[in-house]
Amino acid sequence: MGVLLAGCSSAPKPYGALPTDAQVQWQMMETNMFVHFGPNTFTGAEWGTGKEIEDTFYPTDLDCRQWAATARAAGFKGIIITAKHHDGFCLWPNPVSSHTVAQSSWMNGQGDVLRELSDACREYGLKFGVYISPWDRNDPHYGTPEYNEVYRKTLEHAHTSYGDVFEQWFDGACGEGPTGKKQVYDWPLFHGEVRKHHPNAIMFSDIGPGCRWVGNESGRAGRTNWSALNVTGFTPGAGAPPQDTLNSGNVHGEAWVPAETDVSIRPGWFYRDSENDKVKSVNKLLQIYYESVGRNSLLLLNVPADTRGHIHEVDSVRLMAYRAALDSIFSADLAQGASISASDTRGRKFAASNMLDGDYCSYWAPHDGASTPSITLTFPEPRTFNRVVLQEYIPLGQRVKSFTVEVATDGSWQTIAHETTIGYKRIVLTPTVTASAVRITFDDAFACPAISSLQLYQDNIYRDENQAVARFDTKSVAEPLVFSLENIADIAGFRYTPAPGGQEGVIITYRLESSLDGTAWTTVHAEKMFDNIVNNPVEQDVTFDVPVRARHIRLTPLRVSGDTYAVSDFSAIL
Ligand code: FUL
Repeated sequence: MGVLLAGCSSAPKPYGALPTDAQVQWQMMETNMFVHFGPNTFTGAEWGTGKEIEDTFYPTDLDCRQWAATARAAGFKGIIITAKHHDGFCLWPNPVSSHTVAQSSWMNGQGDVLRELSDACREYGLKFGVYISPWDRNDPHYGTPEYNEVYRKTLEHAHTSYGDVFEQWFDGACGEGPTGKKQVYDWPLFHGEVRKHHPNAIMFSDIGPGCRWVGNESGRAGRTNWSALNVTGFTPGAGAPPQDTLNSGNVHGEAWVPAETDVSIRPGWFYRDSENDKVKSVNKLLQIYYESVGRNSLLLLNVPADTRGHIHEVDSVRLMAYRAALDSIFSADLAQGASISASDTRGRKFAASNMLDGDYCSYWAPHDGASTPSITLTFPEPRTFNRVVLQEYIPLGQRVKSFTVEVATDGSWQTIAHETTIGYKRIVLTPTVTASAVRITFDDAFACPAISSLQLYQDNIYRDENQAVARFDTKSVAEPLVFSLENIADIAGFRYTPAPGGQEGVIITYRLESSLDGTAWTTVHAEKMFDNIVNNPVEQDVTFDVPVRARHIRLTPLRVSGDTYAVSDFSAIL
């Protein structure tokens, strides 16, 4: 009996707040595309007044198939459209509004953006979602109890006319101010309406119930990010929890309300010609990816449609470059082919090898109560990497509180990361290391860890914005260091800090160049020395005689103490 039972211990019990199946499926989408489109596209406003005449909305060549093709090629799994923004204008013929495409001369009042987009999404295998702003600056009922019924009917029409809707966005914004109209929203009525037609739709608001706002519009989830949130006593909008709470969730939150990171690829949410040169760089988009998807959040990236009704070519080309960068970074999982072991395993069904099998539903788990369990990957030959991906099996809740990543180099263990939460997915950015083994220790957890996946990658593309070179990046002598600012600036100087570790791998002399565009370079110093650096390899602050107007600075080592060099910081002094 004992022999038979050995190795088939029962599954871990779930812990704390738990996701619904729909929430798990939703989080597995990882990245979706937001499209802001409406009268503001034509007026240049971020928030319309609601008084725009309907003819303001006049796309000259609406092509939702182009949006869908772009989204699909960029790897997004769904598209959410601003069906009604705060100005109240409806992109579909909403029968309870007189401020819609039907009252416009666009397509003689016969146009319907939701019809075209939902059809295009189906054709391209994407899910379709709607943003329908509760705040409405046009509807005459806004600010009275009648508005709740108007809004319910609006939801009803949008949710019954276009097939499946995977997400309903309830924006919490309201700019009425203290003397403006006050609407007491009937949230149970609205939620009930959506649920009636689409029981699996994820409802976004500051506090869910399906997913929550991440607390900023800059593309950054908390480094510690719990999917649980305390919602009792809060409302979307003015009554929402503080933004830092939304950013990190609540450690023992009562409900599963994972973070959704909404951010625009441009400075504004709506398209403007004047921002065509301000579309976020691939590097910035990678940072956003790491700080959203890589921090247990879904990324909703806004790519607004232009006045033609196209995704502008600057944005689509940028998206393709971003996708190519992600594909290249995540193409080769360096954990594959390693041997894996665990300090403790619950039983055969929960073997450590489950973390390498590519199946999210199989996971490693130790026994309940195993203290600081760890897993170790041993490579047949040393491997070089700087990204560690971990995934918890979230149907059992979010369990891990903190973990440590160590690598074996030259026979001794060295800690390269100490982090807190994991959740659905955590991507840890570590120094570039070459190691013969990796060990991950779960220092603290509310219940035994249940880990679906462990992956390792080498990213040679992303550069930390303020710290052009990832910490302790090891470089060959001829390889230059470059940092790039967001915009051209007057740069007062630069900082270079060698990696800790003594006198080896320190840059002694260097050439320094500047560039406005990253292509044409001007010499600042043909050859210069960091005086006394080998004896005292500390931070070097170098200020120029006169500020250098540039966006990029390149330092090429000419003489290095050793065959390679390692850097912990190379950044601008502004
Ligand atoms: C905010 C809105 O006020 C912005 O206009 C935009 O739609 C953004 C996604 O949400 O709350």
